[in-house]
Amino acid sequence: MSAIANPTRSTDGADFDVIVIGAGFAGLYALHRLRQQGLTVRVYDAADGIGGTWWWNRYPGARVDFLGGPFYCYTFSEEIAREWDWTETQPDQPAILSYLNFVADKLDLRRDIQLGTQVTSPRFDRSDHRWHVTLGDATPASCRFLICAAGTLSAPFEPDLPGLDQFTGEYFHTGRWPQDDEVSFAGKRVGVIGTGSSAVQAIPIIAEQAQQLTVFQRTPQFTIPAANQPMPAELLTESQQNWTKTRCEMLESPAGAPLAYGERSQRSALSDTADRRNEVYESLWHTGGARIVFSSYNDLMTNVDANQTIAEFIRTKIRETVTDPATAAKLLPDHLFGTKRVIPNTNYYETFNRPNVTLVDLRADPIHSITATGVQTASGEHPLDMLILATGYDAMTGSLRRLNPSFGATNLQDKWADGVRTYLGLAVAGLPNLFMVHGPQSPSVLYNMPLGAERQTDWIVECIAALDQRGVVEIEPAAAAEDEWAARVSALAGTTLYPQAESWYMGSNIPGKPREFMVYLDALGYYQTLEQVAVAGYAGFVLT
Ligand code: NA7
Repeated sequence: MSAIANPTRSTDGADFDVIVIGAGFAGLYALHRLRQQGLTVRVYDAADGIGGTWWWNRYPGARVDFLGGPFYCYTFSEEIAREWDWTETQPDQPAILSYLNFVADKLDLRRDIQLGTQVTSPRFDRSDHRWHVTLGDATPASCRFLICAAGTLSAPFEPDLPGLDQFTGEYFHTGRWPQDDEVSFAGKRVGVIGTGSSAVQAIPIIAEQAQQLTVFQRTPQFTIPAANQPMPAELLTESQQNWTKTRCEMLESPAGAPLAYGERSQRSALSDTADRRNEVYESLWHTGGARIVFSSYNDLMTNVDANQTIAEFIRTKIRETVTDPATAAKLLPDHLFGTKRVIPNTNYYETFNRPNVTLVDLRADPIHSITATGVQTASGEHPLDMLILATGYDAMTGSLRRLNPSFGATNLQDKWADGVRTYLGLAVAGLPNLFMVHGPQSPSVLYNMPLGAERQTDWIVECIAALDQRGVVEIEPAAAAEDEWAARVSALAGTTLYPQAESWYMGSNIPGKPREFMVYLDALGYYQTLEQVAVAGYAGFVLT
């Protein structure tokens, strides 16, 4: 019954300078850069197409959250920027996948990408200083450097719901949506478990088509208007014609996309009267995306009292939008705003006014089991023709843990059993010549991810070039450097409210996963640090 399966194929193994795992934004760029460097490279991806997360996430309504085109894209090539016209401010999955295919063709990347190929059992061998991996059906391959670019939200999480394998209707996970067949909701009783970003995007669209939609909510979420719109021609033209300037602004922005966030506020929410605050929030509410977070006040994520002001503003919006007071009450979030990922929505709250939509509050009415014909909660059975799990991912570390690279007595699953240890979110002590793009403890999901992938990859490629120039055959972080980095990640998080939530940023959505904040919060400082580490001859690393 599990929808979460990856293909395993016959493959052609070989020996390369670099193997890259993952053909999403990061893996494609890594291939391009490494090839430019004259290195032999092979990219492997379990999917049957390129695109990474944008290949898998085809659920209805899937689109980029917050950082819209023309900023959610590669920045390294002015030619690509000029040739690709984004049509919406928050491009949807088909548009982003088309863009990545356009880039792959433009850069002639496909000849070095092998799809439908799961990489397993990477193990480093000191005798030849190489990583040896198994491909698909047991074909071997090896490389000097292994780059893991398998994504932060690519290991879907399917909760252990009793009876899930008994359900006889259609069953999907949003992160493994069918590739070929169009899923039809017409005339069906559909159930969605989960109310995170994926569900909030999918629910309004499913509700328009289904006979009946039942939403099973464990935690009500803060969502704000996406305000997606056709790409303003002047914004697109301005960014394309002045790409160097646009790129500089992106590099200088704390989030990697200046215009999408507007001006950053320098004021405390507590410095205004309640009336003035509401005017500020109201004026930014419909501008869309994260502007209300960054352009309103500067302490929403650091001060509980400031945070409560925007939390209450949004709760008022929910009460105003949802006509049935009992349903509205169930939708009111009670955690601190922004500590779980803030979700842009299009008609999410309005959807609960539809006569064919029912909200089940799992806190009051928990799931007992999944039956052959529906979901059994404490109050009774909810009959369903289709069950959709929008239950998220083993985020940040899931794909890496499942890959479980090893060297001698060290393997990643054991090493991270009590908590993540990395240096710069890029490398791991005990696992030489392994690099991660968007690894845990790097800015990853709280930065413009395509731009972050470029910047981290540039650093890795330049590092490999420097090592080759100096005849260095192995690089790995010193354990002390990892400890110091973990302390920095944690200290930064400690200045914010993020650690107070149960969120996938904290690993707390996965039973048994160590609870810790896994994002490096100061992206600008992070990239300065990378530069300093390189200039200092890769300080914090042991070179052999
Ligand atoms: P998320 O944001 O992790 O959301 C998962 C949802 O599933 C969330 O509402 C969870 O409730 C819910 N969930 C998880 N397990 C259960 C169980 N056992 N029972 C009921 N409900 C459950 O994943 P998404 O795919 O929506 O978004 C991931 C990111 O992808 C997103 O931020 C974008 O960046 C792209 P909880 O809140 O844990 O109580």
